[in-house]
Amino acid sequence: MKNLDKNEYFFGHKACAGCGGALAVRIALKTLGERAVAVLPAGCMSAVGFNFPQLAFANNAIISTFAGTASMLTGIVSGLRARGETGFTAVGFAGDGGTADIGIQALSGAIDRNDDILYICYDNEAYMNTGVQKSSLTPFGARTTTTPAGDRIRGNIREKKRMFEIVAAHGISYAATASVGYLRDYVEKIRKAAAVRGAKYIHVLAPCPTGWGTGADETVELAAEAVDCGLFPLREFSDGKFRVTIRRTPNAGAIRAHLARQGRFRHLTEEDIEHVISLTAARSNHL
Ligand SMILES: Cc1ncc(C[n+]2csc(CCOP(=O)(O)OP(=O)(O)O)c2C)c(N)n1
Ligand code: SF4
Ligand SMILES: [Mg+2]
Repeated sequence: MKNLDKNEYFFGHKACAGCGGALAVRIALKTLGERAVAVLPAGCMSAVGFNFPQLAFANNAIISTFAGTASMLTGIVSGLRARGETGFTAVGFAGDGGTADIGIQALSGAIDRNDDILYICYDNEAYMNTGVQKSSLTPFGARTTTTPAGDRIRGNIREKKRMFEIVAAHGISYAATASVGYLRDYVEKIRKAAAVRGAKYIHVLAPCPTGWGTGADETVELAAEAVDCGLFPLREFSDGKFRVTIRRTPNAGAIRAHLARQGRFRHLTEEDIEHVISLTAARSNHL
């Protein structure tokens, strides 16, 4: 991609081939540059990035408590400012579990204080590092080890939590959804966020071949397809207003095809698929 730093800041890590989370972290750090200070809670990105003595980050990076990503970002900003440092970005990379379940209180507090932090949630839609358990961002129907597919209950019976709307409801300075299938849009949103003083949140869809039951070479295509079929709208919230950055009308055939290529949805019945399609249409009416 043009105008992106040629240097690498996240490399030599131990992520599975085709990991969407690793791509999300790599591109974000190339966008923010060497003055980014990264905070990562428990999750795949810290597990694959900090294997002493092989630190996979070229910039400063630290592991936080699971629940405390946002609090540690706040502390880093205060500490560096007290030392007279300027021109850095404190950026968090937390998974869906570490964000929408375990870290939501600290995140909410940091947004409420409008601390000058950038929080990036890489959403692979389950607790992947511990073997694929359901989080509140796991979509309806997905099979995980805690939402197995059987005759009576077929995968996750809950809907994906509306994390972007929850963050926006705080009146945050800047928030966006993004996808590793639309990297230019993702980079633009990171640049925009980095230029805003105050709390910023980016929610990036990052497929996990291991947990989704997909091929390592399908990640980027799947992430783009999720946007294109209407399942994962790309949006922004700034100055108190919502905006759609890449508009796609939900398409039943495309949703069907998107679900069919993922192992985690293979058990779904016609009725389940119809339900996913109607949920997607209902959500798109809120845009
Ligand atoms: C306080 C605490 N509880 C549980 C764990 C175990 N744990 C480590 S990584 C992980 C999964 C994290 O899931 P998510 O935040 O979605 O990130 P992903 O692994 O999917 O990248 C869990 C449950 C832990 N390390 N610390
Ligand atoms: S399990 Fe999934 S999220 Fe974790 S490193 Fe592998 S591909 Fe990435
Ligand atoms: Mg996850």
